[in-house]
Amino acid sequence: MIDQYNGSIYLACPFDFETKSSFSLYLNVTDSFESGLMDAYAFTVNVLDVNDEIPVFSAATYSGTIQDGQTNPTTVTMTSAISATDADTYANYSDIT
Ligand SMILES: [Ca+2]
Ligand SMILES: [Ca+2]
Repeated sequence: MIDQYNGSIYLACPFDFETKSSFSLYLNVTDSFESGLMDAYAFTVNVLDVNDEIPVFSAATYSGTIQDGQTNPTTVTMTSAISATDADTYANYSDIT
């Protein structure tokens, strides 16, 4: 909703970058003298991504092996690489450590 007096835009619901990263607004303006004079304008608003998505492991389980009798430090040999992804697209938001 747009306030007709000050132009403030009010949201009906929060925007979510991962659901929809941009949207279009169509504005019509008319003069206040009932002359029928008007103009229309369309513009695009881009939603900026924020770090709001949690990282998720790529597999449900991981397993590894270790030699019997090992002492610290030791190495666990994984049967597959452990990886995780993050739905945030901005590079700094999707770094997994
Ligand atoms: Ca994130
Ligand atoms: Ca995000």
